[in-house]
Amino acid sequence: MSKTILVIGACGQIGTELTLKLREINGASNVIASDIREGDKELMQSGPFEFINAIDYDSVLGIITKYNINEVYLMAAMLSATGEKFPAKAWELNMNSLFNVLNIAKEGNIKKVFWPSSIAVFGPTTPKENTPQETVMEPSTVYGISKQAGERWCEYYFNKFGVDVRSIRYPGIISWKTNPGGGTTDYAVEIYHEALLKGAYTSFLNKETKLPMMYMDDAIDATIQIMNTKPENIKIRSSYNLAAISFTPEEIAEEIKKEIPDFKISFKSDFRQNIADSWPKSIDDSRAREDWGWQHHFDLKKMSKNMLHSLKIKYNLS
Ligand code: AKB
Repeated sequence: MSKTILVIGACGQIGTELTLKLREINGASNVIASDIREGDKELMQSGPFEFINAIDYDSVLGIITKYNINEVYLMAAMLSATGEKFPAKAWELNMNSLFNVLNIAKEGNIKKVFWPSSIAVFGPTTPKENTPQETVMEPSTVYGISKQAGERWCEYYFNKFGVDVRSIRYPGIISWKTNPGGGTTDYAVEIYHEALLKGAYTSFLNKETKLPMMYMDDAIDATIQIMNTKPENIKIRSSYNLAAISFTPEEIAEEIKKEIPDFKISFKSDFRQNIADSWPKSIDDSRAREDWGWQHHFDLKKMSKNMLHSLKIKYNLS
């Protein structure tokens, strides 16, 4: 059976690049992008697009039926920092969009679901270094609470109804194509743009805040890899720990200085510092490596070179 894929939240940071990659692999007409708003030109022009409000069951079911969709990637979510400003909205979007897709899958209309979780499921009482797959999880943000509840629901729908749902706990994702919005790890993207455009950046996290991060190329590979793994090899049906690199704002600034020697960083932490302080510094992702062969390819050095090179082209800077 050929794959017909729906990406919900296709215009966001991960959704954009995921959709483009899925179109490259499966053929553009087999990958339907959808969002509540339009995305960038490349995404909009590369294949079919539909407006979907992810919390509206009929709107989601309508598009799934129209295109005979058999795989859904549910990428719509409100992230940690914005979630703290709009807690009720974050809960409504993050939970109801998941229930809509899980319930449609339960009815047999779709065969496979990808739903992203996050390192935000961990909290202040979680061991900070090499955080294990199974450990204390007491998230302190609305976003983290919604992701932890979502993980439990994914596992429940798999055990109870046989829904083939797969998930990974994304760390902070760094990319140049589409900006992130409303996350605590967003500084690690902003810093590259400002280094090139202004030669200086004020970080909203303090200099020693170490967090788990990953380059977009690795995140897309992991997402497609877990979806292409045989169901019997997916042994965790809540969500897999996933890791690549961990660094602090000071360390990323040092790496940028190797390419832009006059780059200046300063620090002025805000409410996002508390969120970052509640999250792990590094993640043990050995289960993903054992169960479905996950490997990352970008370290801080390679990622920085790639980011600066791609952004220079984007901004027409030689
Ligand atoms: C955020 O900072 O909220 C996200 C995440 C780690 O899930 N990037």
